[in-house]
Amino acid sequence: MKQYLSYSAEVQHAMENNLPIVALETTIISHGMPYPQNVQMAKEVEQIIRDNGAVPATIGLMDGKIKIGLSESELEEFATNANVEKVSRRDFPYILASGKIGATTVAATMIAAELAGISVFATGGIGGVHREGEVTMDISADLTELAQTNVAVVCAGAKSILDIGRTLEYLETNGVPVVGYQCTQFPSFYSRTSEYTTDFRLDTPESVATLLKTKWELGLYGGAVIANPVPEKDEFPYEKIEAVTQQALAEAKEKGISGKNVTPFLLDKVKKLTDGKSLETNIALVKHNAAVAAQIAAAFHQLLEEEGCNCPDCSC
Ligand code: PSU
Ligand code: MN
Repeated sequence: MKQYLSYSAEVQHAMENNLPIVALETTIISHGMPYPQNVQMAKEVEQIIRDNGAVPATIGLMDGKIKIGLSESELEEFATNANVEKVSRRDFPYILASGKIGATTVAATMIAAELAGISVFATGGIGGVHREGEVTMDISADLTELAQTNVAVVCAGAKSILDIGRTLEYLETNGVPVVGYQCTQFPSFYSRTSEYTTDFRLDTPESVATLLKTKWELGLYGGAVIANPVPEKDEFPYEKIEAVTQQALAEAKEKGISGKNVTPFLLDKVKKLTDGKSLETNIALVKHNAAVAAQIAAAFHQLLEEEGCNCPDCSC
């Protein structure tokens, strides 16, 4: 398996010196945001992780390798190359075997992070059960990945383009803890709240780290959702987003958008319909998630150092 992994110098150094690391995805860069905001966001997020006591590892597939940590020119490539494929679990072996360039979703980034021994991952929002998913069966592979792969995902909840209620039901069935980080209500990406509550509220990086350690030491495989609401000053009014979302969904339906194109189509539509305001919120919340993820990674690392780790199949 190790033959498939390729580390950047920064991540290699962190591995050798046993430093806390935070994984980052590339789909958000290639398919979630326009250029040049995407690459600017990617660089700033990496720096925020460094400033908060961890080492960033942006993950993508390239030249038949799972790249753990990207150089500046590689980041630029993911941000600009129109041929970058969106890679979830299904697409992973094909893209790797064919040597194509692939941006990893939450699911694929979790797979790669676990292979590399990285336990904490920061992103914007997770995929979920789409609205009318009970008919279309459009359920993101992010959810099945969270059920089986040992990586904590720090996000701003799930977008209201999704059916948040069914997304949470799916996570419950699959034993995925949904932790509210300093919040009780489940955040809906652009907004700090939704009509749903989180399963548990935790207020410090240490308490999240302790939950993760306990889960994995018990052999309770799978990830955890650490839901971190967008900062108040960057929030986008819920009613406005809902109106825009309805419009975007109607257009997707009319155009017959399906499969893996649904999420990027909706994200782009919402951005356009809000005159780019939603993009500002998107960038702000990713940065906030990066800071919290770095603090959690550092606290988790500290716990393992202090007590030693006995989790099964763990590379710590
Ligand atoms: N939600 C966002 N921004 C994103 C995504 C989701 O707010 O960029 C991306 C993530 O990479 C996520 C993927 O893993 O979309 C989910 O796609 P799908 O629904 O096709 O599984
Ligand atoms: Mn889908």
